[in-house]
Amino acid sequence: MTSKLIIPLLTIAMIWSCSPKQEVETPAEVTNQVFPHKLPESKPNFPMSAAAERMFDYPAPRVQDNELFSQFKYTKLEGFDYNGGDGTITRRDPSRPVLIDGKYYIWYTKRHTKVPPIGWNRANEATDEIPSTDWDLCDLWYATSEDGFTWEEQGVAVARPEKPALGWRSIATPDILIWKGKYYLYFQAFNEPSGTRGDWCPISMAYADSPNGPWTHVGKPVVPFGKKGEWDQDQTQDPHPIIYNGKIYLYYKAAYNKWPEKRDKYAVAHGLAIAEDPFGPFEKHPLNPVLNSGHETTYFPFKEGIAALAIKDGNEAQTMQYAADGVNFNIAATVELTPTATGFYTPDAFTGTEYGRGVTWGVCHFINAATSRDKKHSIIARVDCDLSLDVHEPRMKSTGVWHRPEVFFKQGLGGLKKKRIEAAKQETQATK
Ligand code: AAL
Repeated sequence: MTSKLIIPLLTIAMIWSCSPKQEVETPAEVTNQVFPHKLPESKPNFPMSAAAERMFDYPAPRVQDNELFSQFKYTKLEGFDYNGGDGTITRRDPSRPVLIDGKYYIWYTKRHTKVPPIGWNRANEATDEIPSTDWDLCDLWYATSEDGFTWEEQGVAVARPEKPALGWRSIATPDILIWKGKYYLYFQAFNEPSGTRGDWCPISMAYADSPNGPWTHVGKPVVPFGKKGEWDQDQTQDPHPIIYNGKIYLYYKAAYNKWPEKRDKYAVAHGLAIAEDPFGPFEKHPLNPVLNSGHETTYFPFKEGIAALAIKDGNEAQTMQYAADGVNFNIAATVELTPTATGFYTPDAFTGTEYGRGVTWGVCHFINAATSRDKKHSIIARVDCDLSLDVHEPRMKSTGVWHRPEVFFKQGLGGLKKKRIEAAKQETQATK
């Protein structure tokens, strides 16, 4: 800028700075202290309540626009026989479906016993024919499907080994990993009827060159118990492997804070164990547990990070969670009528994707399929959703699922009703 210009410009600037402030039009969100009618796309920079601030911490301030919010829709699967629901056959804890040569595959816990389970609290009465829990005396079976709705059971994938090999009592709750063209099933391996001291088992593994087997069981824990006093000292369960950052991220569950003689202090959390090879060693993350709520493990690559579904247990149950680093999870959405023990069909679970696309369907289970307590068994079902960057199904993004009043009345007071009536009578008597 030549010197001839500097003086006039400086003069203008001085006049401007001394004159009353120009009423410069400023965007409403900067000056308007009242929250605007038009929902801001990003966090406004004026003082807000904690709840209003939080709106902008979610993937979208409006839940219907939140890619990690979805309703869940359920379908009964065709092709599985349950002996008329008499409790002698159970199928549960299904793996993530994988698509191989045009066919979907799932692996799952199957129990086929002469009698239904007698309950974890009667584990000392369990025998080689009488199961304690629904997942006692089980093997890993598998099934295939052309469409994810009708399935054909193929048979046993991994049978529980002879005593005293690891898992001789039961093997359950499998999940699949495809790594460098080979197949790995991670599963829980029990050496005692579940309930004997607790639901105690480590995660073991079997491997194969083909999804149809034959599978070779490594016969040892690959995600071992934690040391005495550590949160996962008694169990490593619900293995759920994903390839992330070029490594195997295996998320798992442990129930803790309870002791064999006292089980009412039950708490559940999820941990992460990372390996560079399917045989391990799996290094447990130093920040474990990585999810403070949930039960079975349901995770999938999403954008640069990992998404998780937390159900059933803990303060953050019934939420979708997200960790941009696969470790530090935060609530991304609250969800309802959530699927249990879900394995989502996740095309990019094992591709080492750098930007996960999300999921639209999977398989889950219902553990209360029996019509009476003495016929305890579970069934596998299909669940559909829109937790995907590649579809937008408004029906899946609507809020408020209206259940028939009967659904609520089924969750009745039971024995408490009598107490409530008595208490009310006493209260009215007292005021006479
Ligand atoms: C499931 C899972 C684990 C438990 C039992 C069978 O839902 O959490 O596998 O051990 O229940």
